[in-house]
Parts: sequence; C-alpha cells; structure tokens
Amino acid sequence: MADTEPMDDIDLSALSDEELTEQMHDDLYDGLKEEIEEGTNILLERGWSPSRVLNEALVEGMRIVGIDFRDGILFVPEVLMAANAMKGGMEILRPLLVETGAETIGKMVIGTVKGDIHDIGKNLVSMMMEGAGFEVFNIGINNPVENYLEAMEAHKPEIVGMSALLTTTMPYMKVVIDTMVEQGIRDDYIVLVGGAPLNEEFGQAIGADAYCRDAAVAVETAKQLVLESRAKAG
Ligand code: B1M
Repeated sequence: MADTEPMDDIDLSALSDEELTEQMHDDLYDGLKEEIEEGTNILLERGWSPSRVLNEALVEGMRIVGIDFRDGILFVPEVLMAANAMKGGMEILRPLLVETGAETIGKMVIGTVKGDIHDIGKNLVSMMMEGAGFEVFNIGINNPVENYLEAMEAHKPEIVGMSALLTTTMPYMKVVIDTMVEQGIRDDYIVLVGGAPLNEEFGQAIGADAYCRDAAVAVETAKQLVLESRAKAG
C-alpha cells in the first residue's frame, strides 16, 4: 500500500471522486495529515455530504489501517500518525456535523474507560450527538470510575456514554455500572456503551441500557431512550 518510491506530488483536485477516495485511504495509511485535510476539502467542495466524506474516505481508510495493524504490518507510531491525519479531516468536518439549529434535547457525558487511550470513535460519537442537539461533555480517555461520577455530579446528564476499543478494557465498563448501582444512582441515568470489540450481548451482560454499534446508532438510541424516560417521568 504505502509506496516506498519517491514520487511527484499528486494533484488531488485532478483525481476523480473514486481515485481521490482511494488516494485518501493511502494518505491516511501514510499518516499524511495535510493531504487528508486537502482531500476532505475537495470532496466537500464537490458536494459530498460531511457524513459521506467521513465514512467513505476517513473511516474506511482507518479500517484498512486497522487490518495491517492487526497483522503486524503497521506499528504504533505509524498508526498514531494515521490517527493524527484522521483527526485533521475530522476537525474540518466537525463544524459541519455539529451544525444544527435544534434546541438542546439532552445532556451526555462521554469518555473512554480506564486503561484505554483510543479516542477517535468516542470523539465521532460526541460530534454526532452535538449535531443531533445534545450538549456533550467529553471527558477524554483513560477514565477511572471517579471521573465518570464527578462528571455526572457536575453536569447532571441524562446519558452516560462509555467507549472501549480493547478486549482488556471493555470489562471496566461493568466496574462503572456496578459502582453506580452500589451508590444507588444507576437508574438516574441512561447508560450507553460502544466500541469495536463490544456487542449487544456484552452490553446486556454488564447492565447497560444499550450497546451502540456506531455513532449514528448512538444518536438514534439516545434520542429514543431520552424520550421514553421523559414519557415515563410524566
Ligand atoms: Co489500537 N487497537 N491499540 N491504537 N487501534 C485496535 C482497537 C485493534 C483492534 C487493532 C488490531 O489489532 N486490529 C487492537 C485491539 C485488539 C483487541 O483488544 N480486540 C488494538 C491494540 C491491540 C492496541 C494496543 C494494545 C497496541 C500496542 O500497544 N501493542 C494499544 C493500546 C493502547 C491503549 O489504549 N492502552 C493501541 C494503540 C493505538 C494507537 C494509540 C496507536 C491508536 C489510537 C489513537 C487514538 O485513538 N487517538 C490506535 C488505533 C488508531 C487503532 C485502530 C487502528 C483504529 C481505531 C479507530 O480509531 N477506528 C484499531 C483497529 C480498528 O478498530 N479497526 C485499533 C475508527 C473509529 C471511527 O472507529 O473506534 O470503532 P471506532 O468507533 C466507532 C464504533 O466503535 C462506535 O462508534 C464509532 C463511530 O462509528 N463507538 C461508540 C466507539 N465508541 C463508542 C462509544 C459509544 C457509542 C458508540 O458510547 C455511547
């Protein structure tokens, strides 16, 4: 994938949509932030929706990175560069994805759990939730249970979201939920969980209200559960 031969600068704007998205997958793989930002802008100028650019150019590129990371072809420093390039594209899309005239429809605290420093997916969920009209308090990565409790106390959200990308860190979500149960506050919140290694069964087993496969599902689930809980509360 990554070309080792020196090559002339490619004029991204001269490429067709299909060639450009493929080139962006390569550029993400090679951690080329400026090129990713340029490609993102070009696709937007061509009339692509922000979510199409996100999914077809950026998320798909990161999926390819993930495969070669898993197979030992790419290592942490290279994947960090890819993540950095992806964030460059996401920053351009952020204002477009969160652009909404909608009134605030609820509050959410979201963070990646203790031991886990993956934040791209969580940030994406955070952006899409903002775009849907939620006020989001993003507490970052590597959060012990105390951080979630403090944020709940400080922001009084309806929803608590947790992200985990590692099979070794996903059990920590249960620590947070169990602590909420011990403190008698579990039923005061809607708990949503997500991250690549999770599934529906896991979400149920740890006592979450729902597992969200991706950011769009997180938004839909959040809206629905907030409405249901308001209806219940009369
Ligand atoms: Co990591 N890493 N990584 N990594 N990394 C994975 C997760 C891995 C699957 C790669 C692989 O082997 N194929 C693997 C995990 C294996 C496992 O446990 N099953 C892995 C590993 C092993 C590791 C290290 C242990 C590697 C090492 O050090 N030897 C290490 C751990 C560090 C730690 O956390 N303690 C590590 C480190 C890193 C980097 C720092 C280099 C970098 C992170 C940079 C960053 O985030 N700032 C990194 C990256 C980038 C990845 C991959 C390649 C990409 C993750 C990503 O950003 N995806 C990843 C491979 C993969 O997932 N394909 C991998 C794009 C993102 C949009 O998708 O995060 O799934 P995702 O989020 C989605 C949904 O999951 C969902 O919505 C999002 C948007 O649709 N979602 C939620 C996520 N969170 C949600 C929360 C919600 C709702 C939905 O709340 C309501």
